[in-house]
Amino acid sequence: MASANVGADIAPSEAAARMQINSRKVSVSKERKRVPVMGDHLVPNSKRVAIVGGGLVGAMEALYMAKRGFDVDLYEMRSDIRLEEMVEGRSINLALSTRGREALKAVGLEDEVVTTGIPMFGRRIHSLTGEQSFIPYGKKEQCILSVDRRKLNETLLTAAEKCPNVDMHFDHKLSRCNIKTGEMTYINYDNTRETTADLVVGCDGAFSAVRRSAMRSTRLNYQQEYIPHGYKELTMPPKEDGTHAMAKNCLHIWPRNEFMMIALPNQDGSFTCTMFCPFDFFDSVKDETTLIERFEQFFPDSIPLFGRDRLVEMYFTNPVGSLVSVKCDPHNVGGRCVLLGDAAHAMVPFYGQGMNCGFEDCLLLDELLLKNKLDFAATLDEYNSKRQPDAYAICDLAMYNYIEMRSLVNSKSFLLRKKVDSLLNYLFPRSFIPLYSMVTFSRIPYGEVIERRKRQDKLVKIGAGVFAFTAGALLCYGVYKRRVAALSTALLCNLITLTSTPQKTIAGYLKLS
Ligand code: FAD
Ligand code: EGU
Repeated sequence: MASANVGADIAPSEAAARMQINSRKVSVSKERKRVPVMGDHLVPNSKRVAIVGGGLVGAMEALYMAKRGFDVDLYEMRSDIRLEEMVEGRSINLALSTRGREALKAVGLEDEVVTTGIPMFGRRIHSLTGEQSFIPYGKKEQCILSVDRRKLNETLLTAAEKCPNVDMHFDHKLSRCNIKTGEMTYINYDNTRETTADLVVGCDGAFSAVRRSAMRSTRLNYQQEYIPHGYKELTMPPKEDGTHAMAKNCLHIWPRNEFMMIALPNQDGSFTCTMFCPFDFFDSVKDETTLIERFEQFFPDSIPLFGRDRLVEMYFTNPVGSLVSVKCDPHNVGGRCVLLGDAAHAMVPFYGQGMNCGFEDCLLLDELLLKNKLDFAATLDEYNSKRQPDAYAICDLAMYNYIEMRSLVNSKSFLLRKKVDSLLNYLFPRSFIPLYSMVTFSRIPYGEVIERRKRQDKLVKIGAGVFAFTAGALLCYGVYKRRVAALSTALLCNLITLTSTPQKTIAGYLKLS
């Protein structure tokens, strides 16, 4: 089959007619009316955009491009998830926060998604002895949302499909792509299909085929790292009356250094728990007795909530996933190709930012398209120079949080740190914003977040220095005048607890300079 040689100069309807790829839906017969929403740039245009990957970011990007009036084709290697059966007790959720919500808002989907999500107003820390403590994320109404991954993906696909200028092609796996000309080859069952586009947007995840092609024909740098931890998802069923087995509106955490578990609530009363453990651990647990022994050792309070037998059954059925961090530079190839989401920056999940960052990519790209009057070359260059450093920054932040979580964090130190963070924020609300807060509840570029964090650390150090000096002076004076000795000793003790914690935090978070 010959490639469809459709350029920008050809009328859109003709472009559609000449499209060589027809998937389940007959794209030729569909009249492509242009109804750009999102205001500002209302000029209809016949440029063709191919989105590779119909995951969270690909579906979102299709919507953005459609709303700018482009002729959009979305290619996804899997079949349409909306037509697949729901498997009971296998809902996987994600934490949606400010960056992701802002991107959803711009395409008019924020309310729909927010109403189906469950707000989490803070973390609930489970200690080894089963005690729980709650640490809010911020002021009363500040929260992140637990959303169903599949439902979110379906919402985005359905919204994109409603646009008259979008065509979806499921069961299309990109096998080859000429980044310079926009020619692509897809495998559709036993057939090979060729097509072209003016712009190829790679949203095909951490093992991106678009990126692989781009690396071959341009000087694209690439870096990948697997961490020694894997993850396993376990579902905690609702109580008999259908309500949640633990506090509903919280992100539950069992921090145990090398072993960690996190749980997010689902609409149906269940929780999806994710264990993060070294692969060695997963490999070493081969039978029921060992499993229960390990759970009694690390997550004892969770056993009755899972139900012993259910736990065993799920543990030995569900797979262990691996965690990879990927950076690449640049994110674009001229004005023809750009990588978004995990394809550009896969990160370890220890900040809950992968999807949020991918959604923010779409939002930023759209802002720049508008600014550059829909000129691809100018837009992609500006996009890359702005976004690539921030993508590196969040990959680093996530990796440092991983290192910190596994090396020093048990439930006591986790609690203490969060308390010190909020105390400092209370004392200096303008100059000290906790790191998680800048990442999760703001749109401060990730690179700037790191810069601000360094400045804050300096302030803390200076503060601690002044405090130490004062306490020391008091101590000397106290030795001289016995009477104040007790007071100054107390002060020194305080100093030690106050400074030792943030100092460790600093070292752990950011040795980035
Ligand atoms: P993907 O979701 O990987 O989608 C890529 C799509 O491309 C897939 O549909 C795939 O089938 C398709 N594809 C691949 N290759 C081809 C090809 N050759 N041709 C055609 N199609 C192709 N993020 C958060 O924001 N919050 C969280 O709480 C959170 N928790 C997480 C927990 C875990 C355990 C993990 C592993 C990740 C978590 N993330 C979280 C990260 C989040 O899952 C990802 O960042 C997000 O899914 C990236 O979306 P994407 O669309 O870029 O990639
Ligand atoms: C990991 C897996 C708690 C969902 C980091 C916090 C995560 C999520 C935290 C997963 C933690 C860790 C933050 C949020 C969030 C916390 C955060 C991590 C959602 C520093 C579905 N992390 N995650 N930090 O503060 O900023 O609550 O799988 F355990 S949401 Cl590791 Cl805010």
